[in-house]
Amino acid sequence: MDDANLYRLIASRFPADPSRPVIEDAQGRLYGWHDMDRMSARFAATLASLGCVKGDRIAVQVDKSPEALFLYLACLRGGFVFLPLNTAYRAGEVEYMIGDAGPAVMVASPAVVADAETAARRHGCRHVLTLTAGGEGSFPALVPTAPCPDVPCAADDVAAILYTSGTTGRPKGAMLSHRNLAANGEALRTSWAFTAGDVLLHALPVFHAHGLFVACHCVLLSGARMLWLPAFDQRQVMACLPRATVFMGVPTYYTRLLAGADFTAETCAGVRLFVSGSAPLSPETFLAFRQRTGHAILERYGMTETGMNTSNPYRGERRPGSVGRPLPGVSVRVAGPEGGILPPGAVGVLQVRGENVFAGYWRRPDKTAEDFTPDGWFITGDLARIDDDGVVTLVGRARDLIISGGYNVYPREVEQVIDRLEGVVESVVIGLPHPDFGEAVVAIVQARFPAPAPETVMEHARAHLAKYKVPKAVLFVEALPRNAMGKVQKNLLRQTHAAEFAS
Ligand code: MLC
Ligand code: AMP
Repeated sequence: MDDANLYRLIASRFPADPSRPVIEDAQGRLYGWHDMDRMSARFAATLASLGCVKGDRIAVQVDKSPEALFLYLACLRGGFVFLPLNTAYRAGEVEYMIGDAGPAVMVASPAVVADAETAARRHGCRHVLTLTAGGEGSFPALVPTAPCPDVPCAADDVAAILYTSGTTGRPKGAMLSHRNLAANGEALRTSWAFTAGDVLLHALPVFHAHGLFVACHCVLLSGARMLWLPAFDQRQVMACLPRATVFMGVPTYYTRLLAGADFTAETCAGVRLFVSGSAPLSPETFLAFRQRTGHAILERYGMTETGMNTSNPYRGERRPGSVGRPLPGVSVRVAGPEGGILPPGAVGVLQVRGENVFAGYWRRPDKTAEDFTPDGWFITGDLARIDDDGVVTLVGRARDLIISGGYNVYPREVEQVIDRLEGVVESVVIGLPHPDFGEAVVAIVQARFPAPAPETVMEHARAHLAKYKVPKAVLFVEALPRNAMGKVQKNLLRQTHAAEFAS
């Protein structure tokens, strides 16, 4: 078998001098490529010492640190399946994913380890260990008794499972293979012209596709370097930007940067590329950024299941409001309501095919089958048109999805939680335009007397859901507007309350 293990590809791109830094953290600590190799080998050996074998899932719910990245690489090396979880998830959300994925080991930050232990006990996960934001904890403290298992992998072997919510509100685990990750990483590295001279300012979280795969793979496959911030903090980003050549973020990062009067062309003097994705970048932000800095932000489009699908060009016109053409190796088409393929210019559901497209949902062949056409294209659920010149423009979503600050929120999941609260008859959750988060989660509630206070609804949601899913406003109505079929008219609610967060 040819070894298609992604770590092998990464190792083949190490710089000639492996003591060169690959990561510089916020404290100025430098980690060389040889440190990354040594630490990931140690973590892989530790997991093997705990009894993990190829294919075992390793759930990781930790704060961002260089060690969090080394743990991902350790999983690649051992053929283990990396399963990152957002640190914002609450006990019930984690429990569902642990029960579904059945990990052999869970590594958690001290802040969430109690919930992890409860979930692990219930679902037969044998080992729960800690990893702190400073790279310490019971996991790195273990001394391995086995050698590093550098396990050969087939291209189709699963490298990672990332949970992504469905319209029913139950998250599904998207299985990404070594081939998927390698193909997409290479497509991005070449399309965005990464070289060993690049310095990427990394401020994204590393439990989702954007920060973990898009950003890190460009660097790891080109011998470049990262300035590694624990999170997006405007002050820190401003301080580090002058030393960076590339920055990646969700649109909220760009609107926040623009809100600072001291963010100027000088701040970005050394930057060759700004990339935006995960949510729509408004043409206003694109234009304001260009005016302030002279840079046209490069917008790209992707999803957890597919990695990146399309990108505006590195060289050539970047069109505000469009997401560019398919990346090398990716094909796209648009289908009508009956499944027929539509001509250029017509709006329909975007479908994708290529080596980037995932292997299916973990233990959900039914859901996997639903999301693919009979001829093997993945149905994204995004509404788009493809113009004559092949440029893709997203015009909306067929799915009932809210994207808040780059995080996906499925209304059904929030509604189900709110509907359980005493006094609530029914709730409807919608996304409304928000100056900072792009869209904000809002609950429209029909209640019986005595109605709960808005703050009570938010508190209740906070107890059960990650904070970014908690409504930023709760509005009460006598009755929810319905159509002749009895279905709540969300469009009408979105129109009526469109100015809720107008500044
Ligand atoms: C935090 N909060 C959010 C939020 N993030 N609320 C709504 N939407 C969000 N995205 C909560 C906080 O917990 C806090 O709650 C309150 O809102 C205000 O917090 P803040 O201090 O303003 O938030 P901050 O910590 O600065 O985080 C905002 C952010 C962050 C935009 C920096 O959310 C972020 O880094 N987002 C990136 C998401 C991402 O990586 N997406 C990629 C997915 S992959 P309280 O109650 O304490 O006030 C993908 C595929 C692809 O989509 O194509 O890339
Ligand atoms: P996720 O499931 O978290 O991977 O989110 C994927 C979804 O984010 C896509 O289906 C799109 O709806 C949205 N998305 C990603 N990039 C963009 C973009 N550049 N513009 C608009 N929406 C985007």
